[in-house]
Amino acid sequence: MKINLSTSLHLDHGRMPVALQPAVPLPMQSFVPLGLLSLKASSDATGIGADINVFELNTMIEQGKIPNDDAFYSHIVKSLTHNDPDMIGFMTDADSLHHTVLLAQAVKAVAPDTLICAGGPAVSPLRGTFLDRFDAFDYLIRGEGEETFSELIETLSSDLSPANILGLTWRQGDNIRENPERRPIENLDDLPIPAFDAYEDIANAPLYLDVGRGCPFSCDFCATAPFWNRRFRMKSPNRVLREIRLLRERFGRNHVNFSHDIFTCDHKWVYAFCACLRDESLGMTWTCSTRTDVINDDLLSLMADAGCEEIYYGIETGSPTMQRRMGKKLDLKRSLDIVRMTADLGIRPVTGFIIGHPEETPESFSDTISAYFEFLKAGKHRSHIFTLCPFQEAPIYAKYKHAMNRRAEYFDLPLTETPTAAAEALLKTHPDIFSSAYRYDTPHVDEGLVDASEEISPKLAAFPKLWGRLLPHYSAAMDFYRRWMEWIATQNSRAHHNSRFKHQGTLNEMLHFLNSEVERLKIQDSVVADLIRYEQKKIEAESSLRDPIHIPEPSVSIDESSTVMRHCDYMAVPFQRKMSDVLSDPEATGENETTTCWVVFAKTRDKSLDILEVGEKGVRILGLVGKPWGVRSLITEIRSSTQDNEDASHPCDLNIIRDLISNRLLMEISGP
Ligand code: B12
Ligand code: SF4
Repeated sequence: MKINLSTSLHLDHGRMPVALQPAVPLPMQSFVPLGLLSLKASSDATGIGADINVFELNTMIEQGKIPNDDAFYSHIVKSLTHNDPDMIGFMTDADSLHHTVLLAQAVKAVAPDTLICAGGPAVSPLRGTFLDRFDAFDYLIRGEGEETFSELIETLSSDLSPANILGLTWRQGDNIRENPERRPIENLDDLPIPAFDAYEDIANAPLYLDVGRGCPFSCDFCATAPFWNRRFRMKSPNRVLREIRLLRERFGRNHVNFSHDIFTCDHKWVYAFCACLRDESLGMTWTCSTRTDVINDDLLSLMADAGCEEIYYGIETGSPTMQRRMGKKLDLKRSLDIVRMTADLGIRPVTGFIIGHPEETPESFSDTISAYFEFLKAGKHRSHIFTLCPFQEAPIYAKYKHAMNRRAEYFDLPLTETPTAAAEALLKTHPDIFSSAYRYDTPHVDEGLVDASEEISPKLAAFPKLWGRLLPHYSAAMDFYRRWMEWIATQNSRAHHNSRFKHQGTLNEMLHFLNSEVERLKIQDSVVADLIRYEQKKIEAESSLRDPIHIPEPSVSIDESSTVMRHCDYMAVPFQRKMSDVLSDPEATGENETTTCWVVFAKTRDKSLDILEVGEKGVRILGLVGKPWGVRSLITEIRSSTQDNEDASHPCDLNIIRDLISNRLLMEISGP
């Protein structure tokens, strides 16, 4: 039996412009499809001999194999059916389920005999309703997939009836059959190691490792805990180590994200695992997710020693009342301490907040906005705001499913007109299936405020140094947030009044808004104004500077007989304060500084931007050396143009040139 397994489509929201036109190339988020690789390994281990191939659609799109035109779905279908498979299995995620349905329908249109199976978090709770609504699908696997999928293949290979396969929903003639539940796998070590080599880009894509599954808590908005039946399980430390060794030795990976919603639930396990990791000295760095109330300082230092680089903490709300209502029940003060401690140990804390709970009040909303900035400051790294997405499996869904009355301002794939129309029609016709495209009503909070939270994090997280200095000018962080919401809504109603995206703006629009706020607050001479200008220039430099054609090795052996030349594009911007101080110390005002400080933006080695501070002479040198200059005459020229009476061979001037060379802004084109 030939089976092709396909990932869901994942948009890279960080790279998505607010353009409403089709984007070429599509900004996709590739990833190592762990679930599918585990399904393949399990099925291979049964010895049935099915030929299973894994397709990571996002990578294929990124590599330009799938053009973004009106035949978008057909292009994908062509790839998925090129080897005449007997079955295609689709992994599903809530925000791309409509695309998966369109793909399945397109497969059936060209290859009606191909069986289609779906699994994963988006379809699992929909059960028979999904098969009933979309007859392109023949099988739906609920929850954990390995055993059910292997049994389905065994059954299909032997022409038996699937009636006895636990966890399967299937089509029998005109009827839809719902087989009894399957119990979660008791010991995850029994699972074979995922078939990593079935995904050819394994060496490059973001990599998650299945260290365990299931969370015993019951937050009312959460779909992942019920998906795994709230059964907390870990693979043994030795088993995880085996997988890490394999990834390191065979695929050269030295960084991995541990996929578990609550990595530190079992402290004994974490102690044992970190001890093993340290003893093995594998040099592997890793990230994980957990709750702030199941971790402590001891565990954190142990994890830091064992290579932990980043921890995601779901904080969800800054309101103690909402903490209870959402069932998260975190102590916010302790959470802030944990985040601080994490950062102090050199682990990057990432915190997440949720906005748009139907029971949200103006006070809880305001508390969450304040907490967002407070945690961002304490963690010194990244913080996200998510708009509450109605997932069918989450406990809250049953209570509020009748109160999902507006479309989310969430970005979908920027496809061309025909596929967009087909996808939109599906979302409109089946709001109960594609619930995550909608948002819950918030009777006590202006919906515009909720909608403005959609996709806002990249715009706030882009300026981490700014908020601690700007927000004290407002009565509360909420005041700032409301002003932004009103400003961007007015802009959008003028510029694109027909758009569904009434509260979405670009990074540049956020900067425009910030400048208008600086004027309104009359703080044009403040450090805030300079920080905004600095960020604006950075964005400008990012998009306008060309990459270097030639990347030289910096040479520091130059003397006055050498010849040098600038080798890259640059942009020099004057500031009246020392920006490096302002950026490194949140309290610094840089106001004692009297001389002009020049910030130079340049692309010196690859696509990333280099930023460095230089003095007046450094900027003059950069301006001159667009063509080759002898160092001696360069020093003389600089000395005369800056009225500098020092000896022309003064080492300071030579050192400035050497500094520019070691920072790769200049290169030596002939030796002494
Ligand atoms: C790692 C991860 C990611 C990674 C990798 C994606 C991936 N799915 O592997 C990245 C960062 C890319 C990602 C992105 C997103 N994710 Co995510 N992610 C996870 C996470 C933490 C682990 C997934 C995992 O590897 N699990 C381990 C493997 C073994 O399990 P699995 O993939 O679920 O596969 C098993 C079963 O689902 C089933 N199965 C899966 N596919 C198939 C296919 C077939 C044919 C069959 C038979 C069975 C089957 O069998 C597998 C083996 O048991 C889960 C939460 C969780 N703990 O599961 C959330 C989760 C899957 N993500 C979720 C969401 C919402 C997203 C985003 C949409 C978030 C967002 N709004 O940006 C994005 C989508 C990308 C985008 N920007 O468009 C939700 C999905 C909810 C839902 N109802 O759909 C989850 C459940 C978390 C949550 N919020 O509740 N995610
Ligand atoms: S949000 Fe986190 S802690 Fe709460 S139930 Fe879900 S996985 Fe568990």
